[in-house]
Amino acid sequence: MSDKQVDVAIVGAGFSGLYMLHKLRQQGRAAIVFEVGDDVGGTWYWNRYPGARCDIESMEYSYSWDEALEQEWEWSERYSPQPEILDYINHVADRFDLRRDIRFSTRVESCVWDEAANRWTVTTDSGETVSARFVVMATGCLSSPNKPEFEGEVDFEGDTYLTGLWPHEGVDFTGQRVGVIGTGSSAIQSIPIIAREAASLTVFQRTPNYAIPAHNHPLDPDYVAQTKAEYRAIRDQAREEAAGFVGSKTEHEELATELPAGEVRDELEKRWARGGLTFMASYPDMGVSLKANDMAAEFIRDKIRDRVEDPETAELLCPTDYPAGAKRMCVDIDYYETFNQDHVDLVDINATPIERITARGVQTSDTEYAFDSIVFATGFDAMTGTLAKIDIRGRDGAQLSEKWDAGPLTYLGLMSAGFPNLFLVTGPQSPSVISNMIVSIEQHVEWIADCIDAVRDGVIEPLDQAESEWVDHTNLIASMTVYPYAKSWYLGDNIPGKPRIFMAYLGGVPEYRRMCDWVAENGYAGFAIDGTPANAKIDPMEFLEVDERLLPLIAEREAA
Ligand code: NA7
Repeated sequence: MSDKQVDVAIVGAGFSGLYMLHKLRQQGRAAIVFEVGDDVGGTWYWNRYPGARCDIESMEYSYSWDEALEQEWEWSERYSPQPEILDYINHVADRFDLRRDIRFSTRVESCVWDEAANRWTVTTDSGETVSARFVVMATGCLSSPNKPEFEGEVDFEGDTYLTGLWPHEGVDFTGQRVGVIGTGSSAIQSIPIIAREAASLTVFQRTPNYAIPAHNHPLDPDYVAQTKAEYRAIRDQAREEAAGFVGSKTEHEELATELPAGEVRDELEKRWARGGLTFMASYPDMGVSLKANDMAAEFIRDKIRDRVEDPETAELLCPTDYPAGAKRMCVDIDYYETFNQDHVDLVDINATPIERITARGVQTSDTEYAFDSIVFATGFDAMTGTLAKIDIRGRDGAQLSEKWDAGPLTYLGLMSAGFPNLFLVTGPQSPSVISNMIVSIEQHVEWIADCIDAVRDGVIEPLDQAESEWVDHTNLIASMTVYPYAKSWYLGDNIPGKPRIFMAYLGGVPEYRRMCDWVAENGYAGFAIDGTPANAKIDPMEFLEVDERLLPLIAEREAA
């Protein structure tokens, strides 16, 4: 017999879990949240490395579901720093009295479907069990840090840090010799700050990234007042743009490949001056044609060459073998300029691979670098890593991680067949990491809450066929883009042995929302409720406007 009975068990107390709890409470449901950390915040609780901040603008990287909250909260900068986002999340938890239903410092070890009772048994690391009609995995997309093993690590006499699990008390690198392994977003954000304190900083780079300047600044009170006055319209607009933030919809009708190169460059220059992630939303062929994409890529490379004084270092920092935006685009504050400082060095570990960690530091194939501290900025086992750590067993004892052995299988990124009444917030094969996470989280939480309301004491699960068609559709859309041309965590490439499959949905935030709404409005098309399959069936292509001009460009790319 379980210790406690609830309607819904929620795993995770980040942006997703908190809103899910609030929403369910509004419906009068009994819900409990389990959270490994000893406080709220999810990704913003763990990622406290120097320079951590969001790269969606603050005014849009916030909840939209409470007007008073929206009006009263003051963001200080264009891109909020991590401490401010964490303050915001704490404020939300207090304001809506959420903590009383959250079990902190509690890891969910297993979720087992009880076929006879039509309920989940959730077991935690304290041995407590909870029986829940529904489970919501609000476990985040980037919540399992990746710490690659290096030979000899135990020998290192200095300190080591992982960006995704940063010490709460902070780290003072003053006067230290510091090595940073990795050059993704976390490294790009932290390197300029660490360089300010360190006596020397050595960056070990496997793959250079494309980074667009943030042009971060304190928020102008007039801009804030104007935004707040128009908040409803701005939120609506964000939901109607490709990646769920204003400026992510392709601005121009013309194809870059059909315009004079000078005109495209002028447009990119304007976008560079604006800064941030809207850079790539210029022309419709940027994400599809390698030729168009290379105009943007070459533009960024030229900017890197301008910003970095030493030509050899500049060339090393220039990505050359994958399209711009195909790995997660980074947004930087003084990243490239940091390499102009005498005490900052870049090591290309393709030319001189890391052989081992030694007592003194890092040994590459030609040099031993001595450090007081080594920072691993080595990313995450994205999208599936955290789910795989929980023993999730659905019908007939089937394990979710085994079912996903060759890659995640979901219907709409919301549920997986054979795992009834178990929802994923921003799960694989939904827009998730390709979008403003808050917009996608809100959409999923609201959809799930409505679904639970519709199902009540019943059981909902996706049909196998609907799921396999959705996975095929997701793969088809990804294959039309340049994303598969890079080795990225979107495809699981950063984790040895992980199957290569594109793990987000690229059909667009508004289109995807319309699909989910249509599914719900049509008797939960593609699902069975209490064993009865819905009559309707979705054709996702009917929701997408395919630009016919792009098809020959895709064919040309594939042929080359
Ligand atoms: P990322 O973007 O996955 O970056 C991790 C970095 O670590 C990247 O440069 C990797 O090189 C490098 N890496 C990973 N494993 C190794 C090994 N074994 N040896 C050397 N270098 C390695 O993670 P971040 O935390 O920076 O950013 C994650 C997301 O958070 C970001 O996209 C935003 O959405 C927020 P690689 O590129 O794989 O060659």
